[in-house]
Amino acid sequence: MKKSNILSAIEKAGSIMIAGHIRPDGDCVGSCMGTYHYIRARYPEKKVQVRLEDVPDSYRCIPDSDVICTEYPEEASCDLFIAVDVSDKNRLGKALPYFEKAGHTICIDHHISNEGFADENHIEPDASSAAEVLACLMDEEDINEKAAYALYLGMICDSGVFKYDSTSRRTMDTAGMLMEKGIPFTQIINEAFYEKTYLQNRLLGKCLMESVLSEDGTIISCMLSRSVMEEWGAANSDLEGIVSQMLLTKGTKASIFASENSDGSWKFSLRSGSDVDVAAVAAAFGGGGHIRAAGCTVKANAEAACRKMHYMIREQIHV
Ligand SMILES: [Mn+2]
Repeated sequence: MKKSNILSAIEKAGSIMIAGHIRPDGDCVGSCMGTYHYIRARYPEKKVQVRLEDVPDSYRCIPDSDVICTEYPEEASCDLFIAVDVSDKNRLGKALPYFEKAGHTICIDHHISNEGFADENHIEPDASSAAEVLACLMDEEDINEKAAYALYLGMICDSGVFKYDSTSRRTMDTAGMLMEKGIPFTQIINEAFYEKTYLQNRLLGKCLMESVLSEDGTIISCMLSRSVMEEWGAANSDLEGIVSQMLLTKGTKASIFASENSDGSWKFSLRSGSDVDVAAVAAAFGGGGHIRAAGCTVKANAEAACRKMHYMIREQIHV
């Protein structure tokens, strides 16, 4: 889809709704708000709404993030619906009825699995983030500081602060262009990516202290019981990032982190470096994900499941 078609669709629409996927991440929130600020600056007369299920606290720093509607009243509607960072229309969640009713729909995304569910689709599977795709579609002179802030946040979240394989020369050039808009880039990276609450940092420390190295130091694992989580007053969202930090232990090829849910089942998260496909391991337990980041839920015998995962990973390492 051509950039000119996107702009003419925006020009024709009186009201525009922007939405992302369920359980929005940084790229999703940043892409939605980047699009919002771009359209607001370029077409101030348009009615623009952003709808997302909720906004995690770490992305609330995006300018004017309070415009995001987290409610879905039946009467809301739009001429043009823009889906960003959404790989499949069912991932629109509660915004799906507005998509179905909209006069015209556009999807701008970077998921390889996206088959193009909107009237017009612009999908770049090699891009680091939907925010990168959007920034490259926009006219540079119409990207203001607020839009740049949101897009930069989206880019750092989906690229792991420019470290994942998907990071390209274009990613860095685009990020450089956004930096020149005057954004506080150090602060954005800290707030959106690295900052943790005191509780989260202490939990991370506890899990690292109790982690176990095995298979000649190639696998690191830790299991956190419900009773400890309750004692510490920890929620599942406080455990994010622990499994990735474990994998930064020198010599490890895979990390396994398990936490007990309130119903007694266990949530397993797996990460790996270059040699191990953890998606295959998670799939054996009914889960899924990506080659380097996957997860599954285990209903019973979590310790036996953890041993089996060790075995499966060891098999992959010793091919
Ligand atoms: Mn994304």
